[in-house]
Amino acid sequence: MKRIFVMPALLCAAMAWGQKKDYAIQAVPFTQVKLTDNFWLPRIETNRTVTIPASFERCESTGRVNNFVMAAKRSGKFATKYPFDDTDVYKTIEGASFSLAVHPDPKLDKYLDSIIAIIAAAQEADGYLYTTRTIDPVQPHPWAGKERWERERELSHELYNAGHLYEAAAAHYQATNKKNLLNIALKNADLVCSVFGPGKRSVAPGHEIVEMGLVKLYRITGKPEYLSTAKFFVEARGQYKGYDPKSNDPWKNGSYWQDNKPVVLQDEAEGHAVRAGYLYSAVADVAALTGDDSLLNAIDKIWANMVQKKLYVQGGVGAKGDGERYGSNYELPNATAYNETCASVANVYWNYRMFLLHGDSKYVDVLERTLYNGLISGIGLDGKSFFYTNPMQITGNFKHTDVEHTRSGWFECSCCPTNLARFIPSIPGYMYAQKDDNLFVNLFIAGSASLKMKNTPVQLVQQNSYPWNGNLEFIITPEKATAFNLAIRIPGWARQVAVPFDLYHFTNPAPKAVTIKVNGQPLDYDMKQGYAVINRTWKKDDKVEMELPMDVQRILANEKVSDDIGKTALQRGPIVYCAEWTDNNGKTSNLILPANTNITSQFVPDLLNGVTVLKAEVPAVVIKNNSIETVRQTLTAIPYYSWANRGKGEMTVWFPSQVTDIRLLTQ
Ligand code: FUB
Ligand code: ZN
Repeated sequence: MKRIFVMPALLCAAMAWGQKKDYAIQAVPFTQVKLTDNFWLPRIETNRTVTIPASFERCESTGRVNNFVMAAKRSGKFATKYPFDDTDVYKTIEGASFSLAVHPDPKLDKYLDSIIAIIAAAQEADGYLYTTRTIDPVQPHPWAGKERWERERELSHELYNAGHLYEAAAAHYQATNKKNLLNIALKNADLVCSVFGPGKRSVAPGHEIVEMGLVKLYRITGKPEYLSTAKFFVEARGQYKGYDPKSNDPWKNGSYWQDNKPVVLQDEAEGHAVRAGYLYSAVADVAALTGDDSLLNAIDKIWANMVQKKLYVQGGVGAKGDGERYGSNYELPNATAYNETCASVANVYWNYRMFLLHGDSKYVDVLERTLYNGLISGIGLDGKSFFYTNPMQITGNFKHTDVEHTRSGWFECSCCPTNLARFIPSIPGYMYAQKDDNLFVNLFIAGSASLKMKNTPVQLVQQNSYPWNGNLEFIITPEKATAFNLAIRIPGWARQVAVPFDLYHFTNPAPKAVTIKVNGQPLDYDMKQGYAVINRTWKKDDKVEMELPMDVQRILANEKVSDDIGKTALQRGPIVYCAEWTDNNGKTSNLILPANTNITSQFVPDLLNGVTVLKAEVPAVVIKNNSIETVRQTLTAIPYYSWANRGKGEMTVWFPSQVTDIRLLTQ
């Protein structure tokens, strides 16, 4: 059944009250996009049928739901490990709501209502909602502090819980038009706005997200306090006087929380990577909604630093396990790469907002790199096994125990699985965007979108087998002939730009320019900010064809990345590759990839749910008759996202180009 997305009355009211400033570009909501493709649609279906039910089941079996039940009774003993475990329930509700918005399911709808009733009962009379304190106000979780909010800056996560509640409530309201969760969120937000603000209490929230959540509530209600409090929280950073600015310790100097300087003076992606990504997303939101250029300038500088010096080749961020945080510039080790899955989700949120601010495809290039690689590597093909960390190399001694070597069903700190559950159904919302007469096509996923250009309903159908094949087809059908610009992203990787700036570059010769045909006729097009812009009066069934070069690209890293010196990574289309032990004689740390190696690609339908694999004949270092030799061997590389679905063993992303050293390890 096709469901028409009805804009809820409150949202219409907010728009009627006239939000004056906003993002220059507006996303086409995922509810207006229907996928038919073989890559994302099965993942979204698995999320709906496996991940979300498993997530609710785990929220129940681990005691997360029971925490709310006990809070409702105002008695019991907080049953789980962290004070932010409430958010796993909220995030799963958010994912389930997104899923409901495009896939009506009365049983799920009813189940959500039953969980929401429990949450409502756990809320205190003035709107406070934080189960560990409500269950036992005298002895809450040690991180919570004796009084409300007193440990918010460092540990309590009270506002983090609130932020995830708001995000879930916004999604649930928009999906169902019901206010049961929204009213809980608004009551809590009203409390937060009454406690924090100029002349009231001040804090830089210890784990950002309340800012983004408040912005969502502002968009729904139009209530100015929600936006001004979000801005207040952004501006509260860098005000705390208790840090030691001379210390190199991020907890002592405040950089762990992005609290060492006011945001407008920050120019480096620093500290805990998930917190950072949520802060930078909120800064973009607040800059867009208030027109504050100083915030915009700061966020531009921080983004440039992240892309130029702190981004892994598979789009992950947050190199260090110690504090789950960004490392120093160019500190991108492989074996200990932390790359929390939540940090990839946050990186997508942030990059998309940067695109909405600036309209440049370079932000979507980074988003695509993260989305197709370091983000979905976080979830197993079964939809219910996860990586919290996403390392870049596993060696046979499994020495680095702060990163994972195999997937798990759930974690004591289960932020990543539930973040995936909420993010995956929203993916079609990153495909299209509009500004005036411009329609942006950002992601290439088969399916159809319904939107309006100059008030005329338009249907845009994509047909392709992306990311495996570069032949793309777009069929545009306006209800009546209508002139507008179709701006199709030509990915950086198709224009010899591995990433904006020089952290990575391709070594292959530049591919031919991408050709575009309209109704079979080759077309001269203008490039603007990374988009091929086609300006014409579109009429029914106009067809645009485009072929992106799918050559296998060799990538070299900037020489300042010490762990990648002399090494090569492989990419084809948007997909970054790795070699896994199971396809390579049980080992990958012995594979050499000389510069001139011929590499072939082949789609294998029955491997890992259908992937294009790369193959090359390469030297491999082996021990034979007590001596070290190199033998010729076939290197088989699979998409990075698909590793660790077939058991535990070695994995390599960056291959040395020659043998430079042999180290004998003692056990
Ligand atoms: O602190 C809440 C979440 O738990 C963070 O985002 C994750 O990094 C994990 O520490
Ligand atoms: Zn996480």
